[in-house]
Amino acid sequence: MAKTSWAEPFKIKMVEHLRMTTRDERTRAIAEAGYNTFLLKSEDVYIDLLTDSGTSAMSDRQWAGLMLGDEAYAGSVNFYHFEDAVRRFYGYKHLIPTHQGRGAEHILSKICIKPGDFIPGNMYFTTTRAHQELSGARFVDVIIDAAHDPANEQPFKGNVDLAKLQNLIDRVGAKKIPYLCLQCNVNMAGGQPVSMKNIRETRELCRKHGIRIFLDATRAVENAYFIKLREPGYGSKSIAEILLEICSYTDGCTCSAKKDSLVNIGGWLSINDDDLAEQARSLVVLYEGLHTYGGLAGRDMEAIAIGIGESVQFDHIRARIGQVEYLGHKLQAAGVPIVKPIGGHGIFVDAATFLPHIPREQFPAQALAAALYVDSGVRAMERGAVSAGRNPDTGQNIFPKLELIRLTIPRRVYTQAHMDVTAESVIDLRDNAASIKGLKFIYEPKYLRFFQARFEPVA
Ligand code: PM9
Repeated sequence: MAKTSWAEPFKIKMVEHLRMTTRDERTRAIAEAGYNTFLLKSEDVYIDLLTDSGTSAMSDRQWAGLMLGDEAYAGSVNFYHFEDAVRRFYGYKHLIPTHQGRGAEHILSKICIKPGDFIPGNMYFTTTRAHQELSGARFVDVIIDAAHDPANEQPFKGNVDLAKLQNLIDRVGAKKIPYLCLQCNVNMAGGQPVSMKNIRETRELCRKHGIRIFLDATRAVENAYFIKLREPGYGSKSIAEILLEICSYTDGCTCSAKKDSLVNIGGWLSINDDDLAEQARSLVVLYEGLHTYGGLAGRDMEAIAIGIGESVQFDHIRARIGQVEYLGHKLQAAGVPIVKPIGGHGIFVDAATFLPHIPREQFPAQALAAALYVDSGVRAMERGAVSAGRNPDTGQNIFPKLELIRLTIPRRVYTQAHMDVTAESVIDLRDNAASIKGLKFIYEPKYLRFFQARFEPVA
C-alpha cells in the first residue's frame, strides 16, 4: 500500500527559547496593548501565530548566503542572483527590488493609477488596497461569492467572478481600469487558491479589453501546490512548472518575499513591459533605493534568491501546508467553526459564529484574538471589520461578511506539539465563549488601523 505519512524535509540545528507567562501576566499585557495583539511585546508571546510574514526559519544555505553579501551600493552580485531566480521561477523580464511587498505596491500604484480609476481584484488586501486608494483609485471586489462564505467548500474559492468583472468593465469602461490585481492564495478569504482555468479565462477577458493583469505573487507557490493537488491535468507537473504557467498569464507582479520565499525581509516588483519598467526604476530610487538594491542589503537579496529555489521544492511545500492542515483537522474534529476548505498559510476561525453574543460593532474577532492570548499565550490576528477599515467615500465602518481570526503558521518554525497546544486552547475557549466580552475603540489610526488601534472591553 502507498505510504501517506510525511515528515518535514529538515532537521533542527538551533533553537530559540520561548518564555512561558502566567495568566495574570497575560491579562495585564493585553490590557497594556489595548487589546490589540499587534501591540504585544513578542517576549510576552508563547506561540506566535500573528503572521507568516518575515517569520520563517531560514535554511543553513540561506544563512551561509548572508555571508556572501556584496554590499556595493550599485550592481551588487546578489542583485543579479535575485534577478536570475525571479526570471527562472516566475518568468518575468524586469526585476525591481523593494524593501517588502508594500514598497512594490506603492510604486505600481503610482505608475499605473490616475485619480478616478478602478482596480478590480479577487478580494482586497489591506496594504494593496490602501496604496490603490492613496493613488486615487477605488478597489472593486470581483471574487466569486463563495469566497465570502466560510462554510462553502469549493476547491478554488479565490477565483475571479468573470461576470462581476465584465459588469465593472461595462459600467466604468476599460479605459478607467489600468489593471486587474490578481491575488494568489487569497489571504483575506482564508488562503484560498485560484484555479489555472480561471486565471486563463480572466486573462482572455482582460486581453479583449486591453486591461493588464498584475499578480500579487506573495503566496503563488502555495497556490501552485493546490493547483497540483486539485486541478485536473496538473498532478504530474512540478510546482515550478505550475508557478511559471500562473505568471505567464500576467504582465508582472508585486511580491512580498517575506512569505513564500522564506526570508525575514524583502520584496519585489516585476514588469514585462519595458517602458513601464523604466518608469518604475525611476521611482524606486526616490522611495526605496537604487534599482539594484531597492532598500535591501546585498545579503538579503542573496537569501531571497536561495529561498525562492527552496520554496518550489515539493517536499517543502507539502510539509508546510501539511502542518496547516494538521491544526485545521484538529479544530474541525472538535467542531470549531473554521473557514473551509483549509487554506495555505493559516487556519481562519469564524469569530462571528464562535461568539454569536457579540455584535459586529463590538468586533468579535478582535475580542477572540485577545481572549486566546490571555488563555494560552498564543498570538493570532484579527481579519474582520477592524482590518477592513472605513469606506473612503462615506467614512463608515466596512463590515465584511468574514469576521475571522487567523492562526497563521510561520514556515519551518513550530512543531506539531505547538499545534496541539494551540488547538487545545481554541477548543477550551469555544467551551467558555459566553464569558468573552466585545470591544470598543479608544484610539483609531487613520491608515491601516488594525496595526495600531487600541480598544477597551465594552462594559
Ligand atoms: N501580508 C500578513 O500578515 C503582513 C502585513 S498585514 C499584517 O498576511 C499580500 C497578499 C500580503 C501582504 C502582507 C502584502 C504586503 C501584500 N499582499 O508585508 O509589505 O499578505 O511585505 O507585503 C501580511 P509586506
